[in-house]
Amino acid sequence: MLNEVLPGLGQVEDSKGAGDRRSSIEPAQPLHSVPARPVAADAVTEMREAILGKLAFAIGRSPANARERDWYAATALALRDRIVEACVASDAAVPNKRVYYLSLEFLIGRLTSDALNNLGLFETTKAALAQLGVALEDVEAAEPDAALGNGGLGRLAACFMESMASLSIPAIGYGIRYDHGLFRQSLEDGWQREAPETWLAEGNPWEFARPEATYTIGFGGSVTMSMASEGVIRRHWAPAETVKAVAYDVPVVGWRGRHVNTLRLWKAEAESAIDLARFNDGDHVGAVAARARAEAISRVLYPSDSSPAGQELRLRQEYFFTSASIQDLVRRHVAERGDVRSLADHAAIQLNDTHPAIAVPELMRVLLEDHALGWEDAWDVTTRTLSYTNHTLLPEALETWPVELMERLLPRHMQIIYLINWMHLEERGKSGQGGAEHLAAVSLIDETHGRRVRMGHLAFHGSRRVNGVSALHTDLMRSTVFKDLHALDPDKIVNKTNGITFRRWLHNANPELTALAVEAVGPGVLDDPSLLRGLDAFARDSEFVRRYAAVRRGRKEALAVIVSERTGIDIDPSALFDVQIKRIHEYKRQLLNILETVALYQAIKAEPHRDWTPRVKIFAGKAAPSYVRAKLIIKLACDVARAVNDDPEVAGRLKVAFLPNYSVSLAEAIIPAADLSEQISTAGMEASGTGNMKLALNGALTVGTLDGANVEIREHVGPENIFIFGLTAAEVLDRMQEPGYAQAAIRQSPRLAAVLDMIASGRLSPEDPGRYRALVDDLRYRDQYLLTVDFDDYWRAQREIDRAWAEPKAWWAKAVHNTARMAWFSSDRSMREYAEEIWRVRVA
Ligand code: 26V
Repeated sequence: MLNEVLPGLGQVEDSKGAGDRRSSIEPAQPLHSVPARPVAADAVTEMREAILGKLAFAIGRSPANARERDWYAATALALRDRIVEACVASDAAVPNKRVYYLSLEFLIGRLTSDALNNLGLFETTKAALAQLGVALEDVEAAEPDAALGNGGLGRLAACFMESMASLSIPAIGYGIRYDHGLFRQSLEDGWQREAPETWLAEGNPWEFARPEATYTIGFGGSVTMSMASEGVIRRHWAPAETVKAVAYDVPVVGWRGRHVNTLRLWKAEAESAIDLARFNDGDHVGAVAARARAEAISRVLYPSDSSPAGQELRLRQEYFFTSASIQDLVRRHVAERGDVRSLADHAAIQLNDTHPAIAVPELMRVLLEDHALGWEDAWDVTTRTLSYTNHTLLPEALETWPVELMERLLPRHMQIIYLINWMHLEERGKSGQGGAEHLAAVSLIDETHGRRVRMGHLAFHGSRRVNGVSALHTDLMRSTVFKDLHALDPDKIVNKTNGITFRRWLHNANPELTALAVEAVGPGVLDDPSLLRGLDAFARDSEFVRRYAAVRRGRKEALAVIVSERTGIDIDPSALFDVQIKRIHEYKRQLLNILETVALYQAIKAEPHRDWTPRVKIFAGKAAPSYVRAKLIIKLACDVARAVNDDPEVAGRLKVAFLPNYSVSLAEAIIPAADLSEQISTAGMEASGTGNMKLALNGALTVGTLDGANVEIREHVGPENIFIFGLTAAEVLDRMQEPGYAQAAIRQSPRLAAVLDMIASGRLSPEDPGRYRALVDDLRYRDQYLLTVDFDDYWRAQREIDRAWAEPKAWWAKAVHNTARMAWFSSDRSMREYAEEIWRVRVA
């Protein structure tokens, strides 16, 4: 009965069913068994034959010598055919309005499980492969992650694409088809090492090459003028260099296969494979150099999300994908509607951060040059079509480009930016706001550090709506970085709190918990997450809670196997799993967590016979390769892990593990196994966070600051079901003005002083005693991220958590309340809000 209502989830309650999907570990106490629904035999046969056909005719292998990778490709190709059938239906009519989501990053992860579940073909495919002697979970595991993103911003784009397809919002995502996604991380003696990632090495069965959709992208050169008609001067750009952008389409299938959208990724190709003239002159290397330069544009994802590398290649990437996307969407619009002037009525372009902000002058250029619009009309179309999402206010992450570089690489765009800015500043003058200080603040050009184009200001000024990604972040946009621009147009900034797709982060990642929810509140919960709220009534139902805890236990055992395989560290599934998984960045304060770990270690050593709550601290995350301090923090986590894990005196109480090579797929294994979610950024610095949502939805309790979406999570789950500590964003701003705040905090906290002494002393790094001296000195004398100030309150919150863990009934009630009350954080809700208030597209 249960299985009838769970398309794609199948034998979720059978301990050999869904638990089997990610690992062969059975839950400690098998949940009661439900007979599997027999899948329709002819559907299985059809799928089996489709897979065999692909294996033979597309891959060229026989079942006898097929590798897992081959089965994966054959299965993906068979599924792709099904999606194409749905695609044809989605494409049948021209939609009234399309959304174009421009993002330099899409952190997708694996696509097969998404497609299987959204098409309702999980059981059918599993049975088809079983008949061939192949396990579906091995096939799924053979798929490389599409890691075309760094972290939160890229993953958000992937969640939004899935939600738009599920809501049948006609949308095209535009990005770059990087040959190499985010680097692979390994730990060599605790130090991060990077290796290239090669997801395309054996091809990508999910993509369709579209060589017919190719555009020419220019760079450099000069701008010429001509007289278009009496008194009308037209400028025309003559680039010195051109590169081809070739489209590759990845289908994005929505829930129940009702709608399919496209993710269009651009690959850079040279205009010609070889420069024949040079080749014939005997310059064989020079003859292929232009090709190498052109193709470098889509070669690799920039692995930093903390500070702009300021590299020309990055600007070339940004313009390359933005120009190709704008040309493509304008061409489509004109083909469908005949007149470019109606673009804003039928297209909404969303800029994911400032990376595609060059869209402002690019759309202007296309309208002025290719469609001969006048300036006023072009500006009107542009500013009614574009909107911009800001994802960070950290000054070091705000993009600016030197005017000199822009003039050299994009001379026509720089002219257009100058003209936009001139008109913008004139307007201020006319309305009596022409003070020098005000003009300097709102200008698109920053003159304080050499002359640089402020991409955030450009995107803001060229957009109809500008949004932040949580309520707090949006307020801070209004009061800090965009204060002056906001005053000019108070309705422009709106809030759109982030969300996550429950299909991936609950249904697919945690089918066991999903099955339990379906059983408790009905199958409608798969379509309408607000029904999760019904779980509140089960928070003190001892049978339900027993099963909820058993689901968690099963996933903790599975994670323990992964931790052991990948780190050699054995962890006890009955301990509290305390998880911090995210990019390594000082503002995210992994170091605060490490300081608390050392303090706990010292406390256990001082009183070994006390009744300590057994804890496992699990870290995972990548540091930008050039971010030296972040890499040192990883090393410290590993040094602390070594000291703690080797110490027999704390055995059974505390373990520390740093899991290498964090990825979307690894997140899917960790999140359902987490008891405690660490969201401890300095208040005001994390724009939203989305891992916080994934963990809370899966029933981990949060220990966090009042930062980003944590504020809204507290409102939804209730203050009694979350552990909040630390300064507020306003208090952080105040405290930063007080000189010597770190020294004062350390003076007041003997516990913190002892921790810092231990780390500085070299006891954790005997082979290099000075390793952490500078790190500790920084905390003592600068502490930009206020770790010292928040330390004692964090310690207090953690001890409160210890006590809460010791009361299982109350703990699990809190966990259930978290799952029950997180529905609002579905990215379906986010996308509905964007659709209604920003894009003005109808949602079916
Ligand atoms: C910034 C930069 C700076 C220049 C160098 C290259 C680069 C690449 C990416 C980024 C984006 C950083 C901003 C970012 O990822 N923000 C995160 O966005 C999430 C989704 O809105 C949000 O949940 C996180 O709080 C926020 O840090």
